[in-house]
Amino acid sequence: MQKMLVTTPIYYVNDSPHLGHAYTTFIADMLKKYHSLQGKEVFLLTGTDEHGQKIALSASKHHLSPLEYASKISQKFRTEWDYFKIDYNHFVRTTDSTHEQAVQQALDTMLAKGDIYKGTYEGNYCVSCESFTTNSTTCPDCNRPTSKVAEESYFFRLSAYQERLLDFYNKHPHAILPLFRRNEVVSFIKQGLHDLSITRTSFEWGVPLPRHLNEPRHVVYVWLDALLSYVSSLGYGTDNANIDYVNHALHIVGKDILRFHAIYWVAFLMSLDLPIFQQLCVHGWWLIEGVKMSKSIGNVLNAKDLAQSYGAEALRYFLLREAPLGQDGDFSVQALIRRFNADLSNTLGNLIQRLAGLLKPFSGELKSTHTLEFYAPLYTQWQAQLESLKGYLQELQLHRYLEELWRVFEACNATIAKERVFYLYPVLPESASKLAKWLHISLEPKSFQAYMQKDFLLPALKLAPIEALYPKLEEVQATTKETPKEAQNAYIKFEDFSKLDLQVGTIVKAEKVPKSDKLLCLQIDFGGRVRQILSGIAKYYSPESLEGKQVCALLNLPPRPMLGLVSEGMVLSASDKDGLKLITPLELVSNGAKIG
Ligand code: ME8
Repeated sequence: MQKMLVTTPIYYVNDSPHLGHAYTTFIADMLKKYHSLQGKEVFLLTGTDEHGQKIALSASKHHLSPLEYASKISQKFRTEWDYFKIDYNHFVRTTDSTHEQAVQQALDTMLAKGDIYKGTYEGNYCVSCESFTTNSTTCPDCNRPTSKVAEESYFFRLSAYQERLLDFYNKHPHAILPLFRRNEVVSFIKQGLHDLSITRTSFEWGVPLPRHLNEPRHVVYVWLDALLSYVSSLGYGTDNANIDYVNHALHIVGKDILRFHAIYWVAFLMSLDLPIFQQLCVHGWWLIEGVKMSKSIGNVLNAKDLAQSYGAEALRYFLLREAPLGQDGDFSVQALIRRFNADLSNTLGNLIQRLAGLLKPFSGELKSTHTLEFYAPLYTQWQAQLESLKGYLQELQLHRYLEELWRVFEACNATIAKERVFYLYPVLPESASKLAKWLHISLEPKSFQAYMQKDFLLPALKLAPIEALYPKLEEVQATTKETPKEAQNAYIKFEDFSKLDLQVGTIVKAEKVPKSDKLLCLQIDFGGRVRQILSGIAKYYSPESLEGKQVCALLNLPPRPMLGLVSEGMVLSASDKDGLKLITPLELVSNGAKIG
C-alpha cells in the first residue's frame, strides 16, 4: 500500500490555538481523508513546538516553569483537534524524550559529516519568529523590533548547500505549491545563503547538545529542534524508523514559515541523507477585516468558539471553500453564514430533502433500473466532472475541488449517486457519514474504488426520511460605514429606526472575561435563543448580581471578535457622571419581546 505523510506545522505553545491553526489542520485532515479513500496509508502528524526563548518568556510571564506552561497549552491544542475530530496519527511534543533523543542523534550525524562548526553569532534576533535577522533592527517577516545578540554558537554550513538546493528545485519544479512561492525561494537562495546558527547560549529552555560534546551552556536552536519532529515522529534514530513516509511527505504550512521549510529543512534532510519531502504546500493567511490576527490588536478568533456558534462543519467548509489556497482570505461571520446558507443549506440540504421527498410516495424505495435509463447521459457527464476533482486536489486547489463538486450537486438536484458522498467526506466528514448511513453505503476505500471504477449507479434502495442536515443560519448585517460628521445630528428616517432589532432578554449567565477588567461575558435568553454578548460593564456590576435580570439589547450588529470570544450584539445602557446603568423594562416582559 502506498504510504503518505501529511503534516501540519507543530504549533508554538506561547498562546492558545486560533482560527489560523485550525485552518492548516483542516487542510491536513481533508487531505488525509481524501488520500485514505484512494487506498493510501496516510500518517497525519501534528503537535506542539515547545522549546525556545519565546516559550520561556511566556512561561515566566505566567509564573510557571516552561514545561508546566508548555504542557498546559499543548493540551489545549490537543483538546481543540479532538473537538474537531481531527484524525491525527501522532501528536508530537518537542519535549517528548524520544524527540529529544532524535535531535541529538541528528546533530551527531551532522557533526560526523563535517556540517557543523563552532563560532560566535553576532547580529540581531527576532524572538517572535525565532529567527536570526543579521543586521535588521526590525524583523523582515513580522516587523517587530529585533534584539541584539552576541553569543557563542555552533553553526550549520548552510552556504555549502546553496547549489544543491538550487539543483533540487530545478529538478523538482512542483516541490512547492503554489508555484510563485517556489520562485520566491529560488531567488532567495540565489542571493546567497549564510551559515545558520543552530545553538543558543543565552537561555536554557531547549534540547541539550549530545553529552560527549561537553557543552552544557548550549541548547539546540528551536527551528532545528522543531523541524526534526517530522522525522522523530517516524522513529528517526531508532531501529524501528519508518522513514520511507518522508519520500511521500506533504507538509502543509502558512506562508510565514516558508523559508524555514524550503531552505533549512531541505538542507538538514540532505545533511542527514534522508529523502526530501514530496511537496510543501504553502497557504495564505486568514485576515480579520484585512488585518492579520494578533493578540496586541485583540482580533484573534478561536475556531472552537466559532464552531460552537455556527457549527464545526460550517466553519470547516467555509475555510476550505472560501479562499484559494495560497492566497490570503478575509474572515467574517457574515461571509460564513452566506456561504453556509447558499451551499450547504440550499444546494446540498435541498438536494437531500428533495430526494427523500421524491421517494416518499414510493415508501422511500428507489429502483435503479429506471434511473439508469433516464439519467444515463447525465451520469456520464457527472462522472467526468467528478474525475476532474482529482486534478484539483493534486494541485491543491481545494476551493476548485469544492466548487466543482457543488456544480454536480446543483446539476443533480433531483437525484443522488453514492460517489458524491465519498467526495464530500474529506470536507464534511460528519455530514457525509450521516448521508452514507442513509444511503446504505460504507465510506471505505474499497467501496469508493468500486463506485469510481464503474459501478456508480444506485442499486435498488430504500431510504428512510432524513432530518435537515443544515438548518439555515440567521443572516447578520455587515458593519455599515461610519456616518459623516454633518449627518450625525440630523433626523433619521423611521425606516432606519425600524432596522434596529431591539429585544428584551434575561441574563442566564454572567462571567468575567479573562484578561479584561472591563468586559463581562453575558449569555442572554431571547425567548429560546441564547446569545453571547460581551459588555463593558465589569466595573459597575458583579457577574452574580446580573443573573436572572432582564436587559434590553440590540441584536443585529455584526458579531464582533473580542479577546478570543465573539459578541453577538450590544446590551443597552445609559451613562452619567455616576457611571453606567443597564436599561431594563419597568415590568417583566417575555424574553424576545421586541422593543419599538
Ligand atoms: O511557526 N492564517 O508555529 P505557529 C492562516 N512552531 N494560518 C495561520 C495564521 C493565519 N492568520 N496564523 C497562523 C510556528 N497560522 C512553528 C512551526 S514547524 C516545524 C514549526 C498557521 O504556532 C499557519 O500554518 O506560529 C502558520 O504557518 C502556523 O499556523 C504558524 O504556527
